[in-house]
Amino acid sequence: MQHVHLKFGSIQIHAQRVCRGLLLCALWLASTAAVAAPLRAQWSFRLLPGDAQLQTHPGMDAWKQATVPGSVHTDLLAAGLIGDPYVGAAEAGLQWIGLADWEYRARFDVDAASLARPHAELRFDGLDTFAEVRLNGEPLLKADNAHRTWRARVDGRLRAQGNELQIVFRSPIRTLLPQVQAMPHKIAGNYPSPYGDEPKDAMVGNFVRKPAYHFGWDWGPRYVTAGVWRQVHLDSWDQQRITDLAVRTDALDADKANLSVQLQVEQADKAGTQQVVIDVRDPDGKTVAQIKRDVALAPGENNLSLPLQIDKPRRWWPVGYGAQDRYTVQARLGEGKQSALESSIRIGLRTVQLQREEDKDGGQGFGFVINGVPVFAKGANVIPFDAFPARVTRERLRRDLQAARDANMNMLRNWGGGYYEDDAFFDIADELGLLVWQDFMFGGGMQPGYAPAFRANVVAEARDNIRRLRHHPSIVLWCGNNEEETAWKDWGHGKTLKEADPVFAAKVWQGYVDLFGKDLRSVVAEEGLGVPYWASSPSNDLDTKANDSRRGDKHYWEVWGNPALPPTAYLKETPRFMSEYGLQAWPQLSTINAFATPEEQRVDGPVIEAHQKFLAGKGNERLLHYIEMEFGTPRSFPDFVYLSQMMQAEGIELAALHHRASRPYTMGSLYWQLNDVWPGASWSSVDYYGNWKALNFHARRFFADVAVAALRDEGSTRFSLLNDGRAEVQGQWRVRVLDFDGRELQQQRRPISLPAMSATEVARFSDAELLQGADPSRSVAVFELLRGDAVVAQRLVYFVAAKQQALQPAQLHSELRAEGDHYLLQLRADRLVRGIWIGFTNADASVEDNAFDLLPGQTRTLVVRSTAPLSTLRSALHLQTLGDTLQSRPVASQDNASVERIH
Ligand code: BMA
Repeated sequence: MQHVHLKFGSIQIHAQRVCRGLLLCALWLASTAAVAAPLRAQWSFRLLPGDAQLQTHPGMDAWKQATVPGSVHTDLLAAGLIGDPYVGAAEAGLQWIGLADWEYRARFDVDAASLARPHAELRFDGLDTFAEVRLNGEPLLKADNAHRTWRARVDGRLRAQGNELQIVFRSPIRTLLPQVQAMPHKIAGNYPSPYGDEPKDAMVGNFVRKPAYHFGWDWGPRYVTAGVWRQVHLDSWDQQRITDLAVRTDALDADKANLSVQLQVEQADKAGTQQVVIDVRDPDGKTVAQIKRDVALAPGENNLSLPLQIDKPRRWWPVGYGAQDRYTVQARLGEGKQSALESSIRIGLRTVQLQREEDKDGGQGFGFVINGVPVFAKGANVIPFDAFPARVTRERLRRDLQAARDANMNMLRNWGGGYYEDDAFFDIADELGLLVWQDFMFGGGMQPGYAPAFRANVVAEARDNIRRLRHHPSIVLWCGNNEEETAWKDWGHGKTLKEADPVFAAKVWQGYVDLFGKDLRSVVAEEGLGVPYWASSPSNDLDTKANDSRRGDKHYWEVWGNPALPPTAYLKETPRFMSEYGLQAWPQLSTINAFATPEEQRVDGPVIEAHQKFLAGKGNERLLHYIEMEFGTPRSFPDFVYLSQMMQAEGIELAALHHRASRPYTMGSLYWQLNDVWPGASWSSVDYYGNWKALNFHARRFFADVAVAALRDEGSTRFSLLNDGRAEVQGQWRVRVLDFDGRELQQQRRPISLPAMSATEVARFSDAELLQGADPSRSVAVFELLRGDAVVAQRLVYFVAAKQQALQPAQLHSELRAEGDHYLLQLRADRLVRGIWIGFTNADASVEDNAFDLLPGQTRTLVVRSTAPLSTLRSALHLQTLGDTLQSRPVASQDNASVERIH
């Protein structure tokens, strides 16, 4: 393909442009930046006495111990009242929980110092969802949005001992069903419950501000949770408290940073003067700037803007472009002795532009420019890390984000059907240099945007979360929603409603435009410190067409989704920024063992189907369609799992390399999806337990800064060399054609220089040119970039589907030996060996690379880390290859479970 070189810079949204005026910023509400003490309390829970569910679940109204933050499902599990919601096919039997009202109770004391202060506030960081809160028997607040921070002043309402907080959570289904059922025409929702707890034609999920995936998604279970899902804080103060701290970058380059520290202080009854101290410490902890000033404070909210300059700033860069330096900014009032008088944030200095240059022929680009440098975004979409968010630890977040960075990703998209991630997520992303595309929490379908109260609720939620998160340099985009615009315009959501009721349809669409075109755009402009806003993914920011290959970002699901085209169709789709595309695979058998017994492990078994959410359990048919296209029918369940991973890895690799080879026309490739919400089948590359699927190993190669794209379709291979690095690369390209026994049929080699941050098309070869009459089923073309004689990057191209190749079993030889504090696994291939998978059955071991091919005669030595002794590891080692899988084993009976387990 010819690269279209576009002039950068015609339309740009500048980081510094927005939120200039203090007046706008003066509208800010209290934020979460100030430190407050978590409430120390004894929590209990019960089914609300009198609830209808008591009839079928007697005794559930007895008080049991609860954990906060938490959820009713995890509390019931811990109390031994329900089985593990992830094991077997548990969902149907647990839907009653979402139909019940639950009561939580906290008993707590207050220390004398806090009690002595005239002002106090209880802050709830997450109430899920319809909550009625009482303190010491008196009403305190009512909440209706799980994504918001809820605050209540408790001045004079606390006592030293025996305070009691009582929270009743109403079933969201029962609360909303009457109003949804009364609608003459429904708006589109996702996904109907298969369990009968909610009518399929009256879904409530889109009417409530609660994580959409709790109602079930095509990769996760339906658990309609309730509970105190984030921390509760009690704060107290005398005359003043800090209610917000933010730092706006007004100008930034290598020489200087002009910043303004924006401090919001709430002053109680009387006006007064107070000393404000701002300290800025550099990444090494050295103070590089300080402001000390006496300020006059009027009763109520005071918004201060304090300019400061840093010379030779150490800028924050995405991984691969520079360091991830962060500064600490601390604000104190007076001595800062109480938590309310001190606040501190870690910031990164960077600019963000969303570059949307117009082409001559009507196209319009979409690319991120960080600190003036265009960044090709490589990464994946992130879904919630658990059905019960409170049990996601920082360690789990780190594990999966580290897996992303280790796979050479530089961007993650936080998809809109979940929740706004914990601060820890962004802190780790900042540290690792991962850019974050942040959706607002709208997963799909439509919502009552026509209702002003609903929109106001969303605006408050947006403000809370932007304020909580805006100091994180990793966040480079706020996006209105996931797939709502394209669903309305392209999938028939709009058409169906227009046909049924044109007046209501117009009202629904206007509500959409008001919410995503105006309200959220304004909040991001006011609060977002210059981070750009984008109305929907995919879209061209409310342009006529929503999922346009030539304009804006693109979701491409014609591969995997309907019409289920072969993966080579990826090569015919060249978007400006691919924000979703994906293929499923099952996680490794040890993960499946966590929820299914060996007897239950059948492709069409009920427990396996319960953990395959695509097509309501029938997704394995789609998976088999893709496996069969390339590999034939798997002969056992373990082979099905293994082949699903090979298929997924190779398919996504093809797409990702095509996107990269299309730089700069295309400026991003985010596959669907990085992680899992539970152990099950999905599009993820890392499973629920953090195990890498074959795809994550492939991603590390296909997202590497320097990579080879050799993409074969319809008898022709396009050979490109990719260099995302900031320096030119000099080397040689080499193309060899070998037969499977290692005989070299031809070789070409030429010097080449690859400009920084570029894709270079080297050549195109027809099969005839490469094969020159050789047998396509026994030949492989090897495309490489060399530096001297070292292979820097390589990609193998095959000429027929794997099932037609002359692959042979037992061509791989291995030797495992101890070496210092680790082990070495040496692999040697006699003939060509495809799809090597190294597994260790029932042994905890990690191997430095996996899911690769070896050329005839090639040897690779890999580091293995394990605490197991050598003899255990040797017997645990299990190697699988395509040759073994496709050629050697006898065709098994239909009963997959009876086939001997491989891993
Ligand atoms: C996309 C996403 C998700 C979904 C995924 C897989 O459309 O936005 O809603 O889970 O595809 O089908």
